[in-house]
Amino acid sequence: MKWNEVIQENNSGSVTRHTLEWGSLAEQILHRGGSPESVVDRLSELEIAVPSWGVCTGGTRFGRFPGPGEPRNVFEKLEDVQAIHALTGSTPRVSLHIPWDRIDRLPDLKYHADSLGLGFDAMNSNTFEDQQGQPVSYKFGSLSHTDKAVRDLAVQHNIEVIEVGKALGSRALSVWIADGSSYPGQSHFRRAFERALDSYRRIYAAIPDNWRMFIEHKPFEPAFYSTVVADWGISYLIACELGKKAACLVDLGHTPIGGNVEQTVAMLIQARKLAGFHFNDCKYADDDLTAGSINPYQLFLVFVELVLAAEESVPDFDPAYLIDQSHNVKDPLEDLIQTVGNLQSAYAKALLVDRKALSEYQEANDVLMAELTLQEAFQTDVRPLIAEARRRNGAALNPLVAFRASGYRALKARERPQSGKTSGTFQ
Ligand SMILES: [Mn+2]
Repeated sequence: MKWNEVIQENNSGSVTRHTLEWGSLAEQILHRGGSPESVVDRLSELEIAVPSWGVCTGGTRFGRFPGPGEPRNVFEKLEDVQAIHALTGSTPRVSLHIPWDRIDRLPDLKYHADSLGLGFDAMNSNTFEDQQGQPVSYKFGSLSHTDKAVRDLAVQHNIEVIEVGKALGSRALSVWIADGSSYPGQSHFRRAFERALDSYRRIYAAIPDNWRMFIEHKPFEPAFYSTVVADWGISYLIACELGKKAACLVDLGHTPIGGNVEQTVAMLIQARKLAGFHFNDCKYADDDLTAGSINPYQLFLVFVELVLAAEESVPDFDPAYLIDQSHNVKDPLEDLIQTVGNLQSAYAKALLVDRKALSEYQEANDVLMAELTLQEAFQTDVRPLIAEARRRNGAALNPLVAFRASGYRALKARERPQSGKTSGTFQ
């Protein structure tokens, strides 16, 4: 697919309208005392990693309904990520999952990624399901298992994932463990934690100096009573015990309903332990829906914290932006393109917040005006701003329209006959 041609052709039909809309919004921003150029520059620099599992249809525990032309291997997954990157200009890296993306020919994969202009973001390990022929089972846990042989296997797997990442030029390992208990009494909380911590230490010892280790927490599922790394307090404790290369990953679907995720983010920034994000959205639990589809205001408030931290030059503030979604009923590529737009929207709005006014209203305890300062930014229609950032990145003014016009899905449906093999979803 010649994306340049698709984009040029698509943009030519809407550039006149875009120029008018962007000009009008830029004037509005100037009038409010903001800098449209600085906002568009920062927006165009936003980079979001696409998970390799996200370009395939996910599923629920009730079933999976794959669509035509889905990638059948990691090479084809990279082609799909390149399509998203070409159209949005904001997804230059892919986050792999081992063993789902395990291959023997790593230099071939690196070459393939280079030729597509893609890099590799955080590597993901998997100790939440048994692989064929595995000598011991993860049924009752992995890094925290009571049996040392199981813990050894899980540690070794993570070290192997680091090695794969090193060969591909990745710079981070993301560790989420499904360990926990489904019934009271099943597990000794403190002993399970100590065993997990010991395993984390052994993995951390294999982390290269220029890498980071992301600890992801989750309150429940697949265990339904407790999980070993249940919340950001526990992941913070582990990250502190491990050292400077370890930090806490926030998955937006892993906060209990009613939890204040933007405050959690602020506290992790303050503690110099925010690793980054798994973006998604949820209504009830860990639904893995399109980021910003259910609660766009919350997503905006998270980005406000990130913009404030960047502006205040908080030390060690370098969050990784990754998507972690399960695309069950939308075309996965369309869903990911939409997701990138929603993230750009939240970021653009956060960049428009009058931070000086906000700070003054906070200091003066002017509750109403502080809140309205946020809402003025949130209620701004930033679509022309996002389109302008895309245009400057050589991407599509309207990526979803361009994707549908390209015929990419129909082309891949012909090129990729499906064998029935399915790929899993992720935490
Ligand atoms: Mn996640």
